[in-house]
Amino acid sequence: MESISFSIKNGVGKITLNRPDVLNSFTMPMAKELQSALDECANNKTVRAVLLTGAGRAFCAGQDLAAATAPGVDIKVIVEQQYNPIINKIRNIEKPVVCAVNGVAAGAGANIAIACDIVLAASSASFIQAFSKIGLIPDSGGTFFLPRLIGMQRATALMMLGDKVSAPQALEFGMIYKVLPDETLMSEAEKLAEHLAQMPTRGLGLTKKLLNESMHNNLAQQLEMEGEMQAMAAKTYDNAEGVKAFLEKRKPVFKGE
Ligand code: T3D
Repeated sequence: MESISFSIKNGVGKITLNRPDVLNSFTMPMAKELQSALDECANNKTVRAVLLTGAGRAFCAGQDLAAATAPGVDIKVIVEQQYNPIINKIRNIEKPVVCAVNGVAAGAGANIAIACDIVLAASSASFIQAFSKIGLIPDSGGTFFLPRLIGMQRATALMMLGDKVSAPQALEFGMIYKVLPDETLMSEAEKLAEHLAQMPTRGLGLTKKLLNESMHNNLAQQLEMEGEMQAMAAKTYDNAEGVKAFLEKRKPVFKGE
């Protein structure tokens, strides 16, 4: 892999976008490498949580605008082959995906970040729906997730104006989970991902599925699905271990099964 780095340690698949000279902006090869790493995280049983971050001073500046304007490049192909699969993979992997936003997240970079399950940001990080500034529309699921996270009014303003939102402001809006000092962001994000990797992975995966479905289900459909998935969770090793450990007054040892 040339444009990302990928490692597996303590149950965590850590993916780092790695084109710091151009603020980790996306080319087709980088998008394909990210997709492969997400597939590996989905298929490898030793991976029980994913951590996504960026190298250098930025998280990701979205599409590499030099690559996007190269002769013969079709923007529809970029969206369909680069970004849509990334968002689908992040949402469909039945394992928690933590995003550590280490600096500016612009355009598709901002929307990939907010598609993740738990978003931590460095206090110096920022989020920019940069698309309108270059005459494009927000993609990478931004028009789906942002209004659901922060409300239609704020999402519309941010998407139309392209204003920069600081990490503390993003936290206040409900766009992200926590803001951490720049110096401790990565160690805290790794600690969180490692903690999630020790938890009942099947149950967390089913929880994620339910949350995905809640975006379009009505209450009756959601209640029915909760019943079905609770029955699935109740059949896991980790449920039996969790209850046993509680009754024996000891710490559970979950296997993710
Ligand atoms: O095909 C399609 O376009 C469809 C897909 C669309 C998805 C999208 O993501 S569209 C949105 C694309 N992204 C942007 O419009 C953001 C462009 N970047 C910026 O506005 C700024 O760079 C930032 C606000 C993110 C950061 O500003 P700043 O001042 O901290 O850094 P800088 O000086 O602008 O950038 C540093 C370097 O990175 C610079 O290169 P240089 O001068 O050192 O050689 C700059 O050109 C490069 N860079 C930053 N963003 C991109 C980029 N190079 C290529 N593409 C970028 N997106």
